[in-house]
Amino acid sequence: MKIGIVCYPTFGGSGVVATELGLELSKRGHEIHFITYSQPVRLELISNNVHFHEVNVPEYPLFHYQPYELALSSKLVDMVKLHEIDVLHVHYAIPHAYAAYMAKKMLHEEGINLPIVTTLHGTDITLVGSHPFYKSAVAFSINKSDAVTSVSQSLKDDTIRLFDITNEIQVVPNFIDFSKYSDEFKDCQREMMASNNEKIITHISNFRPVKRIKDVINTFFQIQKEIPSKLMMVGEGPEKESAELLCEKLGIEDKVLFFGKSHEIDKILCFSDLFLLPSETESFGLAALEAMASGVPVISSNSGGIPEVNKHGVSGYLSAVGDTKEMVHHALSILRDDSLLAMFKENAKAEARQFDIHKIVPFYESIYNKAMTNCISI
Ligand code: GMT
Repeated sequence: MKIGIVCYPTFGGSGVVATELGLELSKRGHEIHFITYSQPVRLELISNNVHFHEVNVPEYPLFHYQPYELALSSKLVDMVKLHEIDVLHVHYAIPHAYAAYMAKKMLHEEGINLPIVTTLHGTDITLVGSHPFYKSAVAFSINKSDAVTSVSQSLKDDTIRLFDITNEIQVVPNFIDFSKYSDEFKDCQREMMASNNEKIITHISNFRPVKRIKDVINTFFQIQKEIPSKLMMVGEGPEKESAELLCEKLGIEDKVLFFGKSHEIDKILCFSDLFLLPSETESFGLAALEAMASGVPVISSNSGGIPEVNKHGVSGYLSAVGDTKEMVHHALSILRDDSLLAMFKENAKAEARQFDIHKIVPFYESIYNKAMTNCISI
């Protein structure tokens, strides 16, 4: 198949999932065309089977807001015609599903049928998409897609609750490529990060308010009072500066390392003992799954789709959003007992196995085939 993929090219989970999906599909013999405003961060390999087409929005002084959807839909039409793309998979509803519908409509005028598969990722539904300013357009684009998938049952339920949905939504969970989390990194450079008696705790996110960064710092603050430990903070975003200030205020700045955006999260996770994800809302929690695949137990909130990934008492523990007292209690119970920690590490890895990329990608292939056969009229 020739598959067009539209996504955000940044470090966010939806872009990572879209990129890894495209790369795996290319290994399975499909021709992949990424169409976005810059090369996706995890897309290192451009080959015969993997292409990248950049969407440019020319600056014009009249425009207060640059019309990205317009440029994207035009580019989609051009690329579909030029490369004879069979199916378009758009990740994140806003504005991708909307631009895809416009492209489909333009192509229809020329006698070309373009099936559209839309994957809902989370904030496109729970935080942004349901805003009254966007709601009608998001519901319309979901209902007009030939197939719609969501990354968790929780997100599917939220979508049905928040929008007037007439289309079927299929749950296809996010996945992990285990070849990137092999044991070869075990104990890599751990000694550079912490001494032997210290435990390493990690948080990875885009540092947006929804991630509750203060809960991460406060939880760590209590943990390090009881157990010698270090905190690795990976990522960039609006809450990073206030997090650094809070560490200074609490007097733990020498125990907390801020890495910024990193291409080497597998290496950071390989020496981590515990992962913290206290998010306000999280449709899936790809960062938690990546931690688990590296054998790192997860202390998280129980919001959204996280319980579908992190299993309470098995791969880590879940607590109510904001209950940092309980998170500290759970973290200490695991970190104080080395044999328990080893068991949780093994469990985390085993739980992650159900999200193996090789199990999940065939679902998308069959969705593409079905969408191509049943391509809805517009
Ligand atoms: O977490 C973010 O803020 C980034 C966001 C995105 O769209 O890139 O992540 C969402 O999609 C990920 C991939 O499907 C999910 O793992 C995240 O849980 C989801 N984030 C939220 O729901 C807050």
